Amino acid sequence: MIIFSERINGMYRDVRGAIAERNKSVIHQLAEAQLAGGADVMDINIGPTKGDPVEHFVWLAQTVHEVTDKPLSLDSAKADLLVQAVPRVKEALPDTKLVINSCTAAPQYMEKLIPLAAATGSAIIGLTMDQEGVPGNVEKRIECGATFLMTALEAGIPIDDIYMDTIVLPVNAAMKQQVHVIEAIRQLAIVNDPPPRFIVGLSNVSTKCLKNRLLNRTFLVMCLASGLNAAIVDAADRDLVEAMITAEILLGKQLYSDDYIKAWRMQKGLPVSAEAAEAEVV
Ligand code: THG
Repeated sequence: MIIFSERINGMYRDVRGAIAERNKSVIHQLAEAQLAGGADVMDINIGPTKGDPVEHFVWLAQTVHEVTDKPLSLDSAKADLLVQAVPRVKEALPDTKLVINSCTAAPQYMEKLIPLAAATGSAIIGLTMDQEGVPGNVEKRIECGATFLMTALEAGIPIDDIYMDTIVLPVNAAMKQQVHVIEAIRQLAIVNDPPPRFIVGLSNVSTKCLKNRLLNRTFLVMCLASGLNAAIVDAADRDLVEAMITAEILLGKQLYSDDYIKAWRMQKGLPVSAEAAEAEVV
């Protein structure tokens, strides 16, 4: 499971303020907490911060890079912004792997972003939607996914650098769509050999819901069972990460041992937490 950290996002007030004031320590602390929770890729999104968005992206990327060498996922729904920001970040951080997050299957997105991924050696996340928006059925999601995958492969992007995002919507507004997300992953994994990676923006499912952490971790486990292998999550949510590790054990993707959570942390080179040490004594 590849854990993308969702927390460095200007949608959060503290991050938005830190970008506006160029306050590095706020970003460093948030990034450290995500890394301590097991984040593998740092997703960065400037959100609705005022000012020059390209400069914000470069600053945020450099600031996160000051605490980690891990890949950076540049997150924006605006293709034109990514077209400007990705080369600037690559120039500033030539040894850092980038992920372009994200590209729809609409021609005007793919034409710009897929060649950019190829030229900068970046991975890319393809959304299973096109110019008509998020599909209301599974078939159209699969069609969009297949179109994106074919176009990316033809441009020479390696399969391991291609992520498919079957698009999670809030359960309070789009109740029937969660099943479509799961079914689209399952079917896209079957028809493509070797398959691309599958990712979701997990917290979308619970936006403006009361039991958001419970919804997030329950839906993550359901998606994992249908073939999800990456997710944009709050890696500092320990219950979520532990549910994820437990699901991987039950799916036979990790070797069981009595202290499998500690084993997972050690395998990733993370310090085993004080809480885990306490639990061992009991
Ligand atoms: N797919 C891809 N990228 C994405 C998403 C996706 N990037 C952005 C987003 N979706 C994933 N990241 C978040 C980050 C935060 C929330 C949801 C998704 C979120 N936050 C709380 C809220 O809005 O209620 C808390 C906000 C706050 O405390 O201020 O929901 O789907 N490829």
